[in-house]
Amino acid sequence: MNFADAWTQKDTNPVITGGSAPGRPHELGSSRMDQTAFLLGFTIMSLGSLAIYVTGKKTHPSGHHTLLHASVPFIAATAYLAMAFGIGTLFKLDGSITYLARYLDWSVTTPILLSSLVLLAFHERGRTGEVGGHLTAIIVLDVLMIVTGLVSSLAGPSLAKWVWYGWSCVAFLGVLYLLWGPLRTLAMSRGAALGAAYNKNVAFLTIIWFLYPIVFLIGPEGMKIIADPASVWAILIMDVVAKVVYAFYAASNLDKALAEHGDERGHRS
Ligand code: RET
Repeated sequence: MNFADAWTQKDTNPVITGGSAPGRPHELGSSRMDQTAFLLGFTIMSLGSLAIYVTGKKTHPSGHHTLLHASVPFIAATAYLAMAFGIGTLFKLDGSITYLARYLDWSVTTPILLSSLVLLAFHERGRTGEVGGHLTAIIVLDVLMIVTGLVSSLAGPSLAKWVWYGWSCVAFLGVLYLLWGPLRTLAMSRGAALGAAYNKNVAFLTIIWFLYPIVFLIGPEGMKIIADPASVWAILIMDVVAKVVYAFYAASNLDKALAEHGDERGHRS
């Protein structure tokens, strides 16, 4: 008996499996390997959140970045816990699985990660309307990317699936355009130190984010080249890098930049 079987009434609760296919989860592809990945994800994300908060700066002007980055793995830990219990796990007619908790996690955590970058680009400056406008635009595109990705995952193998996948990629390109275009220009105008920190963070984020549509494409939700456990483990590793490793990397770049930025300002005055 696996963890989900032991803790949920899978056979009597249609919400848990989505009710779209008969049978028990391990007959349909969700395995003991998945349970291990989900529990490991819960553990790494909760400890990661605590470590980011404890080691992060608490005071102005970087305290808010610590709070944003610590909240991201806390949300992910919650999603991994839900997945370990089989909550929001949809078994579809083609035998593939959609983890709703994963998409819910991403629709909240990716806007937080982007907000931290937008706030870095505007560091200590920017008119309310300007900051608000950029935040709204990038969050709208990002949430649309996740929601249309979910629609693509839920669609059975069909042209519609690929149209939704393509539209999600268009929204992703919109996010990347804002990050590498107008926001990068703004960050560079804040001085060499802050500009360099922004560049490093945005490069790291872009590389790791690019892997998500690739894993979706080759995974069970897409072309089914790799099986469910392989995609669950790949996404676990990517999530840890995109949320926990990135938080430490971004904080160290910001701290270095703030120290130099102070010097730059000192020189100017
Ligand atoms: C999907 C599928 C459809 C096409 C695209 C996608 C992009 C997903 C991304 C997710 C990033 C998640 C992160 C989570 C960790 O905090 C929805 C997979 C473009 C970029 C960084």
